[in-house]
Amino acid sequence: MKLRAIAAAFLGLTMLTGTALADAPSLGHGPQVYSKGQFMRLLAAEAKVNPLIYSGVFKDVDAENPYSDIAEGLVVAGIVDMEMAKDGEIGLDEPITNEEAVALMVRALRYKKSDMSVGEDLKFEDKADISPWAVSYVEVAAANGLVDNSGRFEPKAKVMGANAMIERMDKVYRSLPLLPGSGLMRIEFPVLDIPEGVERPAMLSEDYQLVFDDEFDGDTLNTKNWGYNYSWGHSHNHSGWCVPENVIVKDGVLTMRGEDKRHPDSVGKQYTFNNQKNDIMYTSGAVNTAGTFRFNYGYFEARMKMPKGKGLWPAWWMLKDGWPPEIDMLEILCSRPSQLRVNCHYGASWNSERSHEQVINLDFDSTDDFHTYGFEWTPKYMKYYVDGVQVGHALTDKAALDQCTNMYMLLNLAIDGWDGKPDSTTVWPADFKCDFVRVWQKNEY
Ligand SMILES: [Ca+2]
Repeated sequence: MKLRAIAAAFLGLTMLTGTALADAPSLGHGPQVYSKGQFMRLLAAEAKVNPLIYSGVFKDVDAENPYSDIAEGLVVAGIVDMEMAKDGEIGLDEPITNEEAVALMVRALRYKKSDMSVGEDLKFEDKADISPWAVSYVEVAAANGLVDNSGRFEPKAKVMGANAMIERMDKVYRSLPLLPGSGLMRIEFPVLDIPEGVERPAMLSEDYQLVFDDEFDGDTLNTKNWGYNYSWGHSHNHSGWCVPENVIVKDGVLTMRGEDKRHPDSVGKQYTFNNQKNDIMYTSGAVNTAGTFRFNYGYFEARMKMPKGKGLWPAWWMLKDGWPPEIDMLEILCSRPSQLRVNCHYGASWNSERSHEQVINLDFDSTDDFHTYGFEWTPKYMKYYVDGVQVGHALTDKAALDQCTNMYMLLNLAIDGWDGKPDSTTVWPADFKCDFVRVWQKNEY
């Protein structure tokens, strides 16, 4: 929240008339004044952020602007914040200042790199001139060698030596380790021995290794793998209030139990679905790996059985912090138990979201028996499987694939919402059952 608030202030600053950087020791030199658009292009090339088809997110930029696709890519990557645009205007054609450029560089480094040093105290003679929103970025830039922490910084001056700045950023970039999932792909977690009874999916090549495995043995949820509820709390876009008591591990199966019973803690709480607010009338269960496992690619497999009747909406899916993106590996509306829904939501912001929904007809009723649902995710595609056979079509949209990084898993039973109100067909308690969840990863794609 703090970062967003700081960012909100930043590209909205009135541009001050720049003073020459001739005696600014900390930054590069060059004759050209750079616009924000031009600087973003250099930055995107360095951070390996792909341009994306412009979705019209800024009021003052149309698709004809030569930097519109670069700006879109940087927004989707989280380097340019939507809130950086003052009143929706980003000013791609205005000159960029030193403090703006430094903030963008720090955000670009954070996009792919880990282990950046925290900020250090600034020693610039003119440090008092740095805008409050920019101070923390300049401190991080100083601590990581992006700027020399001495002499004058000239925070409000127009950037004159953008290429030199980017060259310097390149040196820093190369000196830091990659975040998992960026650059060369690799197995992210300790490789597990394959337990007895666990079978390697037949379509997976030998270089896929088991990195996450929960068979739901024992009688409690393994909290090294999962957290209870949603990562943000007990409710989402449906009428169930999720609590740990309704997450049951028994006989080798995880059950998320929906009950036709209002939880006392949900009285007075509401959920929103399709812009409609409604009371939360049921009790249910959810688990997530937000605090335990974040994934970049792999083969995900879960053997599950859906509960019976209308108004039940079990889901196995992935999120990262902020929305979009979202990957829906399985959603079933239990009033239509022979339809599997899969999806990928992506885009620059919630109000310019795009998606790839597929409705896949199954040749069985998913509420009758356990079946194995699979999701294969590589840098090039996402594919869906049922009982080891690919179903639907592969998703190959580069914009969607690029945006999905560091995703965590969720399993939950939603009630009401997308499948409407429970009725006389609904079987209570409504048990969404999962026999296992396994993730396999490989090093090279
Ligand atoms: Ca099991």
